Amino acid sequence: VSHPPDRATLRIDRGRLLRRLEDLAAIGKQSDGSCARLALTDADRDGRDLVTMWMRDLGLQVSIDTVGNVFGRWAVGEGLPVMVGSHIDTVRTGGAFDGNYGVLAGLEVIETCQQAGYSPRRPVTVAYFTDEEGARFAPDMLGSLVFAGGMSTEEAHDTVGTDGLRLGDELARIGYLGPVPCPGQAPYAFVELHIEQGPVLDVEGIGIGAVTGVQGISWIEVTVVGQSNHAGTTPMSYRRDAGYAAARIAVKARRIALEIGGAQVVTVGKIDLHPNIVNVVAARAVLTVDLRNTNEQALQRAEAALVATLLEVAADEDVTITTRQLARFEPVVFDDRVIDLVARHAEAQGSSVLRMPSGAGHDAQMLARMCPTGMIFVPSVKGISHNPAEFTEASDLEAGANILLAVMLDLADTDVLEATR
Ligand code: HGY
Ligand code: MN
Ligand code: MN
Repeated sequence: VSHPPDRATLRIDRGRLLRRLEDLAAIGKQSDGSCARLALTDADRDGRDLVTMWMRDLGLQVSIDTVGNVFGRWAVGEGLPVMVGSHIDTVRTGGAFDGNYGVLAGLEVIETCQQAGYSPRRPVTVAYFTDEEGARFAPDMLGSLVFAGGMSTEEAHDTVGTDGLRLGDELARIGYLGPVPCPGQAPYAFVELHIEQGPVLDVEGIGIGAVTGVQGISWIEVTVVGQSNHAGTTPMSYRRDAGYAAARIAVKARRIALEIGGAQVVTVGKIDLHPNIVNVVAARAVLTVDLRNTNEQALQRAEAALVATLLEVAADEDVTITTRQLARFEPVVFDDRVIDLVARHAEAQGSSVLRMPSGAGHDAQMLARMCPTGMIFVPSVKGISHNPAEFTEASDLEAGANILLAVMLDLADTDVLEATR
């Protein structure tokens, strides 16, 4: 009789993890080196097909829900599953690791257990959630939001993307409109392994982030309507220039971030002008403002300052300004017991650890509404992300996956959550 190994001795296979990361990163590769698998595009479908095949290769029971979230369940043990996972959709200028790393490390920890003949007491599910990025269909974390009951399937299906297509139609078109209803069944616990995407761990020379929570997020689409006019004949005092109004809003947005200070960040990432022609005063500008803060009250102050700016610019430039809220999530704190597990295993495996909030949104932000949830960060070199230069050292990728393994098995095999549930 083979005695199952002591779970403390289990370690992932670094080469296998790196190969899967490479194979997935090759899907949606662009000429500029970016990885572009925007949610529900053909490239996303191809990435989904590959990861779902790997789930089946591991003998996992694959299920797909009504917004295309995909779950691979290793049906061992009994009771509610410990869930690991993240997302595999990307922004247009995606790197190889954002989201992908947490999903593929989830496959890796399951395969490691299977290869070692180790069978956890609880089932283990690895998930990838639809449209985490929100780059095509807002809000971000849309799939996990619906899974957690924060948005209905119908509302999600009726969401129209930046290209004018309807989410439900695109989901059916790529073959991932599944039967499993949302909200989904809450797992026993959820752990998401992810690159930090910021510079903190890299600059401080720390190996692992024990993530304490996720900051609040507010995405606002601003539409400015002025009047197109001739760039040569129109005196400056006659102009109702939507392009100039958009530029003033962007400049003031930066000043709001600096005035609020602290953790406040504000980004104008998208400005579309119409007609966008060299000799025409812009008739219309559509821009997005992404405001985030770990503190909800400060975030509300930043939003109020933006509204005041819009009123001021509308009056000064004699343009009309309307807004649409694309996303709004309050700050989330993770479960102390899971945060402690991450810190403890990181130290036990010889990594330096920093408890830190996440600047980026993550699916864990939504799962935290349903079950004890935590995240593990590994360093991003120079803090670069949403950029093909996104990079994490192989040794850090390996360390993070080994900590995910240890945390997952503690959650599956001990009563660490029962003790103080
Ligand atoms: O926007 C974000 O924070 C994430 O990348 N969706
Ligand atoms: Mn991500
Ligand atoms: Mn991202």
